[in-house]
Amino acid sequence: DGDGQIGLATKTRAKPKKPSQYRVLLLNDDYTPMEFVVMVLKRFFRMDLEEATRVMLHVHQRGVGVCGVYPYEVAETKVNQVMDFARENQHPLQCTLEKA
Ligand code: TYC
Repeated sequence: DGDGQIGLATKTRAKPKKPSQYRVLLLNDDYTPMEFVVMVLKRFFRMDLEEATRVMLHVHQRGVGVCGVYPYEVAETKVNQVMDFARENQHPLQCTLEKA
């Protein structure tokens, strides 16, 4: 590419990277009502009643479960929405992120 070095252009060209994906996780606790968790999954993760109930029961029985997988900024927004909504309603429900 005119700099007298062979192959440099190929090395320095920006690689188109896929944006990293993050899992949004819901954690079990002993106090948040099951109905509230189902409402959260319907409202913020666009699940129908059947799927929301299945995911809620999975978290209740196994301690943790995946609500969805999103690009970082979307995942972070969902975590904040869930945590704000839980806090407003005085439930200890916890939601977090992990790299997929
Ligand atoms: N364990 C809670 C109960 O028995 C229900 C629950 C499910 C709470 C999922 C949090 O992420 C959760 N009321």
